[in-house]
Amino acid sequence: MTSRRLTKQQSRRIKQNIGARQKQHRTTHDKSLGPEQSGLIISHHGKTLVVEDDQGGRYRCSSRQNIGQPVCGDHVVWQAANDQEGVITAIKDRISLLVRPGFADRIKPVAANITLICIVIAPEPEPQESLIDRYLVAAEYLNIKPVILCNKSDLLDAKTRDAWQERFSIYQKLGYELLTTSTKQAHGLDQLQQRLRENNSILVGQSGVGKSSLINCLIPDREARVNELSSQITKGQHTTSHSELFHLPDRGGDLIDSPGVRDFRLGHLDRQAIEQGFIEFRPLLGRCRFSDCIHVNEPDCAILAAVENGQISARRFESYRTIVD
Ligand SMILES: Nc1nc2c(ncn2[C@@H]2O[C@H](COP(=O)(O)OP(=O)(O)OP(=O)(O)O)[C@@H](O)[C@H]2O)c(=O)[nH]1
Ligand SMILES: [Mg+2]
Ligand SMILES: [Zn+2]
Repeated sequence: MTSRRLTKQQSRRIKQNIGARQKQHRTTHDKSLGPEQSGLIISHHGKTLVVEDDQGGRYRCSSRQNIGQPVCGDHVVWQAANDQEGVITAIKDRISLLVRPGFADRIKPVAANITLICIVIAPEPEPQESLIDRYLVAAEYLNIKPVILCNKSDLLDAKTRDAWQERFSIYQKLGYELLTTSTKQAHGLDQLQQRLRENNSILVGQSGVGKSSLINCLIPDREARVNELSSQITKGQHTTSHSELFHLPDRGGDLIDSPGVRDFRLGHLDRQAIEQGFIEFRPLLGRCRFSDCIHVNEPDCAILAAVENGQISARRFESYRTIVD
């Protein structure tokens, strides 16, 4: 490592400069910004964040660079610049952080302080079990309860309903909760509301499954309409472009709407986290002949044996293989 000695005069000048800058910072700080207060991030879209103060006032905020990326659901410290804008100066401790790998596998935070993940599926667009499995692994890793929400039940008739139930009953057998809703027929919404109560929940899933429609059904129209202004119109549909947090009426919990995804990768999790994320694997882990078995084609593998005898579903195992690959 190279080091360079500064002359006494140089270091004195540097110190003076730093002192001057700090003074300048303090004065602009004091003059232009109000006192520190707490707030909740209710929307984030790139660098633009909306903070809700304790009285329900909303401020468009930027965030100090060195504090990390605040996301929906974050409790923050912030200072008002005027009656519409402010600056976020700190993110308070999080109880959970849902993330996904972004460009170049850089971790992208999605939402904070979530206690319930609602994985929304629908007969249309065609569900992808691999996507459901990935979200379940993420939920298990974060120790957050997942719920699988089958929306658009009005699109099923007597025949397709049986096939649908058969197809997703595997998740019920694993102990996951399945809810059925239709925003068109206002079906199952009371049960959903009950489930969301006292939780900070997020709706995730493919584009077009009806996440925003569910929010619109659960929230009195005033707030929903305000938020519609921020959705962009694509092909005559409102496609959600960023996450947004809503308060459900009667202290019914908070609910985050998120943009639809095509894929949800788990590049940030190691193999142990992934195998633990398949809950039916858990009782068998550690029972393979090799302690570092990755359950692909090793001899005396407890997982492969369980797939062979039908104790583990071949479809779920396929999901595991794809994720680990
Ligand atoms: N038949 C039927 N259509 C529905 C239902 N819920 C939503 N839709 C329709 O499905 C389409 C997509 O709904 P959105 O609520 O925008 O879906 P989204 O999941 O928010 O989509 P993204 O924001 O792109 O992720 C719209 O045309 C809705 O009218 C339902 O219960 N039944
Ligand atoms: Mg949407
Ligand atoms: Zn094994």
